[in-house]
Amino acid sequence: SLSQSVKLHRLSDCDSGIVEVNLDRPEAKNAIGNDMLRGLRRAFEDIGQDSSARVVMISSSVPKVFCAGADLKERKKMTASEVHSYVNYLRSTFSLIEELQIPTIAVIEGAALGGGLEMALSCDLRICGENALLALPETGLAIIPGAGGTQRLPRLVGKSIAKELIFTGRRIGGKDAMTIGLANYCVPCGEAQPKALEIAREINQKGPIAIRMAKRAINEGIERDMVSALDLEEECYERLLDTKDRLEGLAAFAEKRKPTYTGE
Ligand code: CO8
Repeated sequence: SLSQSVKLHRLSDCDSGIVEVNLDRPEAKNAIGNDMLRGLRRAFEDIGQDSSARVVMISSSVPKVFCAGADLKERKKMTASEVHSYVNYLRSTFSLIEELQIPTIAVIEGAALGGGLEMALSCDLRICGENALLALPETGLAIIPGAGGTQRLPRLVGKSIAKELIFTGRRIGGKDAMTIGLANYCVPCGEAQPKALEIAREINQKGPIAIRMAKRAINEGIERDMVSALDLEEECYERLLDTKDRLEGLAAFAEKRKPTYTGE
C-alpha cells in the first residue's frame, strides 16, 4: 500500500498487465489531500517503472464518488506558499498520469469534481456510470481549474462546450458526458468498472509497443501541425518494424491463431 488512501492492485493470470489504482478515502469522499496526492504520485511512478504493466484503471472504492477534488479542508489551513507547492505537485502528478506510456482508464461512478475531474481528464479514456456527476466548480470558489482543466477539457470537447462548463461550474451526468465526448461510455450504475475491465482486456491483447507508439503519436501529434504530426506518425510506425511482436502478428494471421505478444 502506497498511502492510506491509494491502493495499487496488479491483476493476475490472463489479466496480468492490467493494473488498478484504487482511491479509498471514504471520510473525505476521496478528496485529494496530501496523503492521497503522495500516494497517486508513487503509484504512477511505480507503474511507469514496471515494464510488465500494459494498461491502468483508476477507480474508487467509495460509493457514489470518484473523487471530490482538492481537499478543501486541508487547503483552508494552508499558507499561500503551501497552496502554491500543493497545486504544482498536483499539476505535475496529473502530467505524469497523462504522459504515462501505457493507456489509462478512469472509472467514474458518482462525483468527479474539480481536481477529481481534472485527474480523469489526464486519463486516455473515461467510463461513466449513469450516476456520474462531473463538474469543474472552481469559478464558484472564485478560482479557475488549475490542474489542467482549462486546457484538457477544451481539447476533448471543444472550446465552446468547455467554456460553458467552466463559466457555469454546472454538474453534468454520465449520459451528457458521453454525448459531448467527455466520456467514452455511460453504463448502468455499478457497471463502469466491469466495462473498463472489458476495454482493458481488449487493449491487453494488442501489441504492447504498438499501443505505446499509438498513444505517443496521438498525444504528441495533436499538438503539432499536420506535416510534422505525420512525420511523428512515421517515426512511431518505424519503431515497430524491427519488433518480434510484428513478426508474431503476421505468423499468427497466417496460422489462423491468436497472437501472443511479449513486448519485444
Ligand atoms: N475536500 C475535503 N472534504 C470534502 C470534500 C473536499 N473536496 N468533499 C467532501 N468532503 C467531505 C465533507 O466535508 C464531509 O465531511 P464531514 O463528514 O466531516 O462533514 C464528507 O466529505 C462527506 O461529504 P458530504 O456529506 O457532502 O457527502 P455527499 O455524499 O452528500 O456529497 C460530494 C458528496 C458531491 C462530493 C460533495 O461532498 C461535494 O460537492 N463536495 C465538494 C466538491 C468540490 O467542490 N470540489 C471541488 C474542489 S476545487 C478543486 O478541486 C480545485 C483543484 C484544482 C487546484 C487548482 C487551484 C488553484
